[in-house]
Amino acid sequence: MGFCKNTQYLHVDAILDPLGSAEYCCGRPACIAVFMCMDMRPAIALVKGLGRRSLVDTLPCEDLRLGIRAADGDVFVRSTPAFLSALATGLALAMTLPLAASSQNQQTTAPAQAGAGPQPPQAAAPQPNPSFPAPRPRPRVIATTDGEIDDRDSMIRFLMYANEWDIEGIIYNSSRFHWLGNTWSGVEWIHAQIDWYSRIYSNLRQHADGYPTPDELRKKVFVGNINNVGEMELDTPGADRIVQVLLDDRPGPVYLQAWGGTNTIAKALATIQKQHPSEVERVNQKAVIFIILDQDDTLRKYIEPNWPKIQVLGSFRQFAVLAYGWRNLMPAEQRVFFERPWMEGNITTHHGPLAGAYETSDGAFRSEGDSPSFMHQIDVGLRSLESPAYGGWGGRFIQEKPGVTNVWKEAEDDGSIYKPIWRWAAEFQHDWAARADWSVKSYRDANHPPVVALNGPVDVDVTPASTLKLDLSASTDPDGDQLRYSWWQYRAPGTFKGEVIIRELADGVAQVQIPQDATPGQTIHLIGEATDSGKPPLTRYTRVIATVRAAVRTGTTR
Ligand SMILES: [Ca+2]
Ligand SMILES: [Ca+2]
Repeated sequence: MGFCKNTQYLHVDAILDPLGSAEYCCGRPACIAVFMCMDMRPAIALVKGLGRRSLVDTLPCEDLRLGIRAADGDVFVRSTPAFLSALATGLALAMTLPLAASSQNQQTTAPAQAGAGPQPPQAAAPQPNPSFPAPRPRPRVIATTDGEIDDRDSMIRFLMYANEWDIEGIIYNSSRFHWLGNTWSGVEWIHAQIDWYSRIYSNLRQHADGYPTPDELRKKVFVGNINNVGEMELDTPGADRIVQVLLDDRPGPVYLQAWGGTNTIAKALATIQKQHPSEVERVNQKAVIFIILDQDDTLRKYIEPNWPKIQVLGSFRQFAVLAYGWRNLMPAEQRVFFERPWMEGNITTHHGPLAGAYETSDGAFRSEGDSPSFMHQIDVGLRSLESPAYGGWGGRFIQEKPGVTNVWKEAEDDGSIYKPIWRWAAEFQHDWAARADWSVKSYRDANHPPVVALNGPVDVDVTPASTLKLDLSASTDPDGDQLRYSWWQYRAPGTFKGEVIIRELADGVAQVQIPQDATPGQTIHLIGEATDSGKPPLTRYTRVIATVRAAVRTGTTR
């Protein structure tokens, strides 16, 4: 069952591999390691560390956990003092851990071979813990960009969030606005930004694990199809890179972000269609194309007719709320986070060379029309990666044509095509401000987001006229900040369109009255927010999706 069925032992020899991918981040500096079985090869990644030595030295052992992730389930064990001391002294390098990985919740057992290596870990039982969210694979992302001024601004934000994904490619690409020889910004500007990133990298990594090294990033930069609008004939390093990632043995999702045209993506797909036809189905399952505007005709003329099953999310209009016309498209309450005083106070001055390179409009936010294509994949607890219809920082989507389940366009919230993005603006701008702080400040002097812990499942069954109890009281903050909670109904993505009554009690506990007229099969989306008392205030979420059932009561209803 799963990848790991024949894996008896996990070798900890990858622990010092600086390129080890952190597939999981629990959001707490106390969580140190995740073991992964992938393609039959064990791997290990440190998570959320402050440097592996200092972490082990300075945090109490009882707060340290070791996560073992099998392909078919997650098994968590508390790390043992023996393991920790081995880790602290570097001896863990040679240590072998047994993994009973054939099924979920199976207990780990004591090591079978202890003689050859140093002190082995002791047996430990799984420790289900609601504050330790189940790991999910990090999205793999490839950005394709036409280098417009607003792409360059988006890239600054993108690099500050570089720890959130496995960045597999950053690719120069044309669009109907820009191509080689036509208002073209060249093929050096991404490297220039990575140079600025290199000057803040050592600071950023004090705040979160998973930031790629500048050299790792440089190796991911490729030139794609730039010679003309919609050019998809040439074999280019950028298109080849996309082919390579889509055909590799690692699982998806791979988000293919089109910040310009879709032509380099189209060229890659055409290569796969022609040279690897047997891989088409796998690529359909692996790739998700996120398009900002239709910036050439390769989506409609090539991708749609030839790849009718591939996932396509199109932000054809919604992105505009973060583009040049933002002032006219968002309410005054949100605009304040984009005006000159806010930008200068939080981002563009005194926040290091990368933020300082932001190309403003007289000091104010200029345009980041392409940012929704990656903000969608920042996992803040809104579960936006589970369905485009749920909505998150990158906006919300509906199926473009009824019955066609893989092609999406932007959705409206309360009659506004822009609200699915601006409704989160205060929170994602504050979050960005914290990243700007991370660029220059110490861990102690900067803020870090809360870790939301829902006591109970995120998917529950409810019956009409019942009460659903929701509980975030186990949530924590890595800085020890106070947390302020809020529960609200996100009506747009739910299929029950009426209003539910939410009674908020202390400490993030709420009681939701399920209406009498809710009918079986309908869904109610309930967003739980925790906002910390740090500066800037940071918010993380959970989303409980309640599905109305007829008679049998399950889940946490009563
Ligand atoms: Ca662009
Ligand atoms: Ca905090």
